[in-house]
Amino acid sequence: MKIGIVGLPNVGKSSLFNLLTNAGAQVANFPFTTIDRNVGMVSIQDPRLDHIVGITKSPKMRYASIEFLDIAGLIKDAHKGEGLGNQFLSHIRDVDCIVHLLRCFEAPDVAHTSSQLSPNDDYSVVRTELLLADLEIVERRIEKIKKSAEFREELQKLNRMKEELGQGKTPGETHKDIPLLTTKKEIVVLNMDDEGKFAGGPDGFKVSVKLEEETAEFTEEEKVELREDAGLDTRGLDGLVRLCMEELSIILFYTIKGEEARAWSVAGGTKVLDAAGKIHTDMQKGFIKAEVLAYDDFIKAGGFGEAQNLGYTKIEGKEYIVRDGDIILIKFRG
Ligand SMILES: Nc1nc2c(ncn2[C@@H]2O[C@H](COP(=O)(O)OP(=O)(O)O)[C@@H](O)[C@H]2O)c(=O)[nH]1
Ligand SMILES: [Mg+2]
Repeated sequence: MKIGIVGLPNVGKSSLFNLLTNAGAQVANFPFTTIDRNVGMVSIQDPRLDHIVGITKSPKMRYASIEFLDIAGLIKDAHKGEGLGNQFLSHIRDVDCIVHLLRCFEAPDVAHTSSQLSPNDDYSVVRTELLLADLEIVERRIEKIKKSAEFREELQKLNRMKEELGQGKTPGETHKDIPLLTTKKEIVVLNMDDEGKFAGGPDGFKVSVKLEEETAEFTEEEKVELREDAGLDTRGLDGLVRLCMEELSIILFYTIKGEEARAWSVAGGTKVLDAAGKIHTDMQKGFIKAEVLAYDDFIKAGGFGEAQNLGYTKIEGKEYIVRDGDIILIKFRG
């Protein structure tokens, strides 16, 4: 699962990416600092894993993570190749969810594409570029197949999509071979003023990249208070990561083995056989059964062995659908 941060130049995309990943991508007051994309893993803060380790005392622990992409700034006419446009658009095609970052902070020293702060207009500029890029790709496919009778059905569908895009609408249908940009999942994120000076703008998740940068060393309580004062979501970046997970229906399961307790992220609806494959291909190939324990029962029993003794664990076959919070022990032929 990949999440792409998208938006106009100088809205704080690379700064947000760095905060999330600690990757140190280049940040600067220029339109095209991010020539290519930056890719990084964001670790998912997880109180449940903290509690598990509190009980198991595992010397090693590892949070689950999701991949984020910092995609270079889109500008008007990007779909025509303006400012490295097409390249950026192809990176967006690759992601499962778009985080659309909007600038809602005044900063005279940081250039902005328009002289006034106008997140609603900025939103439209970017959406329009995505729409036009989709229109172009749909038209290209239509040109290619319009003369062959065998593609009649597809052609009808593409024409319907073309018409909706032409009217500035997100198509109501998807096409398996043409991943449209406008039909992708999208989370609108407002990069707000750190002192709460800006009001208005579209609905979205409110964060202040600057505030998060400046308070990196503060306690969580202090951060929550400052976020509250500035009218932001009190959860900060963790809240954003959780929102992305919800949007993508990502759930977490856990393994406790020898030295290490670990969280894993999978899509909701994943079978335990595939979850095993995520841990190790051998576990999937040689899968025999899974011993599954719900997180709450683990806490209640005070450990995996204790839970086994109390009969809380269940033996499941390969078709079992993993639930959020499951602690799983895979038995396999090695
Ligand atoms: N005042 C203020 N400046 C910011 C904020 N976020 C980013 N900046 C500044 O805006 C400039 C562009 O940031 P960057 O993250 O490179 O933006 P990008 O072009 O969207 O990747 C840098 O000088 C940042 O320090 C913010 O929340 N408040
Ligand atoms: Mg950047």
